[in-house]
Amino acid sequence: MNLIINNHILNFSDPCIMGILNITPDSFFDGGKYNTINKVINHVSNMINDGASIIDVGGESTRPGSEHISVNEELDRVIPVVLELQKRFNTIISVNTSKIEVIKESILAGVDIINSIYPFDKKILKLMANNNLLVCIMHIKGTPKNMQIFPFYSNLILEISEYFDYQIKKYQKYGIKKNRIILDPGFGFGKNLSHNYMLLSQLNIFSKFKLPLLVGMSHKSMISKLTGTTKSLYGSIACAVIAVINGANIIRVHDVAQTAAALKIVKSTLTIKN
Ligand code: 9MG
Repeated sequence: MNLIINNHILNFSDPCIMGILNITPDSFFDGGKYNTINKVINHVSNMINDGASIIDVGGESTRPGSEHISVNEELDRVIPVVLELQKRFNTIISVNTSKIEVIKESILAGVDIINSIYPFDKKILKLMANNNLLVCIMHIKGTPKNMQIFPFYSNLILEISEYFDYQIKKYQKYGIKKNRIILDPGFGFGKNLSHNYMLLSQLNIFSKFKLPLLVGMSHKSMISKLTGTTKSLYGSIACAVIAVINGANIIRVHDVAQTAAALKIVKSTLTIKN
């Protein structure tokens, strides 16, 4: 499976690494770390050299309990960084945002993927129908402010499958072709610990949609809650490895070098023929 965007090809014969660039003062893991353009460029350059094929830029935290920021604040954080990355690197750039104004400016700045944690509303769908960017449909129950207050499902996997089915049809109705869609079950977005691990163990069920599958578990609380330590690098890598074995195509991570090394082992093991 290949996806073509602008002048890039995303080839899913190998898992792709999406490196996280949080330009937020309050993200749970790396909030406030990349607060100058030099630090950003250095970090992105390292992520690309270490094996990231996509850089996901985010100006608003999506961690549980987080509040929205204003449009202007998000624009001021995201757009100058995207323009600088476009100038310096020949890489696929994704912007994680749900605001139409930020999406519009990101498109003008030349990004390749819009990674929204919410399904697009009609206005955004119409806007996205008029370009060729890739879009991510991520499952979420609630909003970051309330999503972790007793999330409940009578059948988690079925509910997420039905959500994907509904959203894919809606996106197609507005003119977004299926070959522009990426799916993401949304680890930690309205899911408790056992929901998250059930999802990880049954990820391959979503291969029935025949669309690229993105997952993000890097340093999320599903890891520290299980291991009992706040140092969640090894747990994050274990999750990435299991996700790829279970069919994930894009892994959204903070630690690109370590994840790339682990995924090389997975790849060579999965490709051994008897
Ligand atoms: C922005 N963001 C934070 N966590 C994420 C996840 O798991 N998936 C996607 N697509 N975006 C995320």
